[in-house]
Amino acid sequence: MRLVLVGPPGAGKGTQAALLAQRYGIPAISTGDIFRANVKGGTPLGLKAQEYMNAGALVPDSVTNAMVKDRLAQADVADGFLLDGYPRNPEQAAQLDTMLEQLGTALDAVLEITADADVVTQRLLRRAELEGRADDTAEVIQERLRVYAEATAPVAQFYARRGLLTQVDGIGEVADVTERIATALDAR
Ligand code: B4P
Repeated sequence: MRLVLVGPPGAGKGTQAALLAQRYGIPAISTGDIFRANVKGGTPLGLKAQEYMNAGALVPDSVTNAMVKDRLAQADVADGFLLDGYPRNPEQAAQLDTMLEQLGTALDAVLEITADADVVTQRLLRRAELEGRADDTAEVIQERLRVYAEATAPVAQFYARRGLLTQVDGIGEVADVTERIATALDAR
């Protein structure tokens, strides 16, 4: 299974990606997690990504696309993967097409987890208290939501036109959302 997970910040992408990866036995590839690990490790990639992430902006496509291309070339994704947080704009979606074409494969489905701006803002502010992520401040959350509407929402439409998109309501208990996703995937 080759899946893409999209949704506004705080919709539950990272949360559901971990559960779905376990359930379907495929690796979850989170561009946000890879960037955060690099920031923590103080690598050149991390140093480059940090300022964009802290401002709620997208890390430049050249950096992000090269990183995903490397990751998709690794052996553990040969039988399937779940991309969490990539592609995040139409240019990245076009690049992903090229990468998959070169690998002789294609996506099976794109899942959009939906949730209101109010709900996701509350979730992220709660996470800020627990984890202290630099991009979970009220001001940066607002900017991430703006970037989502402007750059990432068109990605969902792009996949909808291809008949690949399935929308799942992200409001409710985590386990209930996972079941909704599994049911939606089974129905495809
Ligand atoms: P991400 O790491 O993808 O962060 P996110 O969009 O905020 O989602 P996240 O996965 O963390 O949160 P989730 O909804 O799971 O990106 C961070 C930054 O990295 C971006 O702003 C950008 O700068 C950069 N970046 C990443 N990918 C990029 C790309 N492709 N191109 C360019 N830049 C890129 O969960 C949020 C919270 O909600 C959690 O605390 C969770 O516990 C809670 N939650 C989840 N489900 C819930 C539920 N059902 N009920 C209650 N709470 C729930």
